[in-house]
Parts: sequence; structure tokens; C-alpha cells
Amino acid sequence: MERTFIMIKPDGVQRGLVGEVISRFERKGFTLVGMKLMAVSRELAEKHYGVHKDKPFFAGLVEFIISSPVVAMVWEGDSVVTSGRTLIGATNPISSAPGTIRGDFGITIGRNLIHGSDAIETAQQEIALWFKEDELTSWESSTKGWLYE
Ligand code: IDP
Ligand code: MG
Repeated sequence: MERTFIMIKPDGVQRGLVGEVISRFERKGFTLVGMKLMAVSRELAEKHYGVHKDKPFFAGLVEFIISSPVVAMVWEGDSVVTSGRTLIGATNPISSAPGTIRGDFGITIGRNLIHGSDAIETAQQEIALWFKEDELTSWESSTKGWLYE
């Protein structure tokens, strides 16, 4: 079963949107297999956003991610990587569709509330970066037969 890495960024935690975000993934039918509230080290933030290290926003992004706790999660389900990105919405919240998390709650790109892996391979790398194997719990939801045919 496919898994993705989802992180509620410091602005999402500070604004009291943790429950809202979790609720949207739950209602869609995805299964939560790992979750922790954590203060992120500079090293972890720099690794996570390593692909952007030469971008002008990199330093500010790292400072933002380490400025206040985040909620790191792993969600599981069919096509959860792509579907998770759809639930999250476009990177810049000013043009994210209404009904998406960024579209409903955000205004600017530097405070866009949430991260979601962009591909299956990236998801595997990010899950390994943020979680130890024993921090993830495989379980089968009793609703599975009502979600999948
Ligand atoms: P994504 O989060 O939708 O995958 P990316 O392009 O991978 O978007 O950028 C990673 C994160 O870097 C964004 O979510 C946002 O927090 C931040 N970011 C991207 N572009 C900018 C920018 O132009 N200014 C400030 N922050 C940015
Ligand atoms: Mg990205």
C-alpha cells in the first residue's frame, strides 16, 4: 500500500489547524500510520529541503521550519501521494483552489501550512528521513471494505 509523508508546518500548528488537517485526510479515507509533534533540527530541515538549497528562499524556509513545532505524519492508501497533493493544493495559497488546505487557510507562499511528498520515491526518502521503522504502525482499518472495491 502506498505511503506519503505529510508535515503540518509551524504556521499550521500555531494557527490551531492540526485537527482540521488530520480530519481532511481521515475523511478522505486514508490511514494514519505514524505521527509526532516535534521541534525540527536545522540539520533535518536542511536535509528535507535539500533540493531547494540553491534557491533564494532556502535560508528563510529553514529558519521558518525550525522556528516552532511541526506535526510529522505518514498516511497510507491507494494513490495517497498524488491525492495528498490534491488535498493540500497548489504551492502558492493565493492561487490554490478553494476546498484545498492551502486554498482554504493560506495567503502567502512562505506560510502555506503543510508539506506533502511530490512522488512515490520522494515519499519513501522523506519517510525514512523523518521516521524510524518502529515509529510506524501497520494496521488495517475496519472501514477498508467500504472504501475499496
Ligand atoms: P511544495 O511544498 O508545494 O512541494 P516546493 O516548490 O517544493 O513546493 O517548495 C517547498 C516550499 O518552499 C514551499 O512549500 C514553500 O514553503 C517554500 N517556497 C517555495 N517557493 C517559495 C518562494 O518563492 N518564497 C518563499 N517560500 C517559498
Ligand atoms: Mg516540494
